[in-house]
Amino acid sequence: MDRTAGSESTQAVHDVATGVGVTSDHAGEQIDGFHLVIDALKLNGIDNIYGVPGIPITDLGRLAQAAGMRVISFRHEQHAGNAAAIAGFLTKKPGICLTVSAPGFLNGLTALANATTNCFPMILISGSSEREIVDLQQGDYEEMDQLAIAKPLCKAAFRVLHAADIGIAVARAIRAAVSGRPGGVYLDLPAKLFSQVMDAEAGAKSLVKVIDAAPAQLPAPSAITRALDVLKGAKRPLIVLGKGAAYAQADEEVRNLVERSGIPYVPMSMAKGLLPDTHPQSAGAARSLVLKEADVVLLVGARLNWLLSHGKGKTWGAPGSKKFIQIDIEPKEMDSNVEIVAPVVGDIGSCVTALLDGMGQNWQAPPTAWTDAIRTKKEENLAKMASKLKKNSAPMDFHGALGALRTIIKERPDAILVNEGANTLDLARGIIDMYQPRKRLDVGTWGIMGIGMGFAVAAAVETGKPVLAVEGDSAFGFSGMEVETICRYDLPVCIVVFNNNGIYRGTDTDPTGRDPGTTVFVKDSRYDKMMEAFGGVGVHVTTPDELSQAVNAAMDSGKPTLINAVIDPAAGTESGNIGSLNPTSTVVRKKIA
Ligand code: ADP
Ligand code: TZD
Ligand code: MG
Repeated sequence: MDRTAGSESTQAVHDVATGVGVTSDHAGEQIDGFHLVIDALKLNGIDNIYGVPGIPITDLGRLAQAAGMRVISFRHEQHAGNAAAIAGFLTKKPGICLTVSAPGFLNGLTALANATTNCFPMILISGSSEREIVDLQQGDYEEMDQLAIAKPLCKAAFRVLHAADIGIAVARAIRAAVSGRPGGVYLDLPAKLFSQVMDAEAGAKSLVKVIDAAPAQLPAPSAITRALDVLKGAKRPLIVLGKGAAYAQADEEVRNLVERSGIPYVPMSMAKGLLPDTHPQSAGAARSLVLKEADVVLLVGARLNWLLSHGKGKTWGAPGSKKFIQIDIEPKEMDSNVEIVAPVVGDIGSCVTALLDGMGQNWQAPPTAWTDAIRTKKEENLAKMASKLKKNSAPMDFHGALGALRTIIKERPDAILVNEGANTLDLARGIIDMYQPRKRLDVGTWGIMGIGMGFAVAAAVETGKPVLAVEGDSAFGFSGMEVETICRYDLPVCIVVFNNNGIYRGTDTDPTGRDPGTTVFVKDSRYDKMMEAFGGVGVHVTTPDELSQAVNAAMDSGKPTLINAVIDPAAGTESGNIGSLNPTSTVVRKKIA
């Protein structure tokens, strides 16, 4: 293991840094905790930090910037955390979120938990207060036992007490985040650690460059044979691609599997674009039909959670009508909801390659009765949608507005689409075709609001590509203050706020007549003015044509832009597409006098 690589650049870093920790009254050079953390991250190819400064990590951010890292300071830790999480998804390297103690840590924790839930690799690094005082509960500045609180919400949690352990701790954190099923890791760095000094040479030697952080996990040959036997017997086979397949970056292999097998596929939302949504084998526009009718379903990096109706119930047709094959790196995922007749445990690249090898030259494409039925249904559904998308009315409905954005992504397939909201999310997912892998970033497994601006910032920083964030007005509000961050770093982000005056609809009223209804906002708000406040471009639009024009201008200029798109407040439905999960009261009570 090369434990000294990078020590030359380490030296240079110390020379340009502010001098903290480099004490001249010692014969040998010294290094402190601040610099060891930075060197450990850099040694492992981590270039970006997303965070909010303050005690005790202010200097860490400063020194990291001086050392050439990109340090993106946010207005709230949750958004920095979301940025780190999606950086992890996009790059397969753990995204780093840096926060202060207790409240900053807690603000970042939602993002850490969300990253773990979504299998995105990230490391939340939080400063913490004095252990001696915290453990005796004597009321230190921002006192909290952060390690204990983080533990149940992430894959692994570590605390470092000695500067000499920083290297090994960072290595463990990286490995824990990206190996096996990826997820969130917490690294607790008490304030005292940062100013601890040690001999610089010993410090450099204590750093660990992680070798093969996410080792390939090969499937057992018998698992491949079993899976292929089940697949060969299928009359109505289906492939479901999940965001694990997008994360795996085995794009060629996945495409080959789909095309060589001839099996129709449906992408989960963040797997859209792994193959272009316009691909002839895409059954996305006939999703209900294929889930119900398929007899064998091959899951590739997709869990049978609520998003797939747990693999049972009326979505999936008659009980017992399905056989599931599942490719996943996490063995415990198998049989989580229904029986998996052919579990294939391993990394997607290795598993798909093994399946392709096993398929041989004489693979039979699925029966045409199946593929024809799907094509017919697709054409029918797409034709129904096409007419709705052309509506050029004011105020716009969702379809009219999304029709315009659909064309924009078609013409600019390398743009990254960030999407959150209810109607704004569900309809955009169905309407906007994606053409390239990892270009659609959304609310994921939890359906969480608030990922918007954090994801947009990281998408721009990590890829340098233009970002189009399509946001419900409620969804946008969760992270809206980060428009300042977007302006400050001058990022090529175009935000479109679908402004329907509220959550789902803008038409609710308070039955007592006292207050606004619980789901509505200030009518006719001008979110575009928020962007102008920070020097960005704000545009107010009421028709799909105006919307197209404004988005194209934003994308051409690369300037931070917010477009306030007026949507008919009555156009949406409660909870978007998942109204069935929303309990509503049927009990009528007497009015309070
Ligand atoms: P979706 O929401 O798109 O259906 P999920 O988040 O439910 O996707 O599922 C993603 C799955 O992918 C997880 O079960 C995770 O363990 C798995 N996964 C992530 N990375 C890999 C990989 N490199 N190889 C195999 N499986 C992976
Ligand atoms: N809080 C968090 C963190 N996540 C959530 N998902 C919710 C609350 C509940 N919620 C939804 O599930 S969607 C949504 C909320 C508040 C906002 C929907 O309104 P919108 O979208 O304006 O973003 P549409 O287009 O008006 O439906
Ligand atoms: Mg709304």
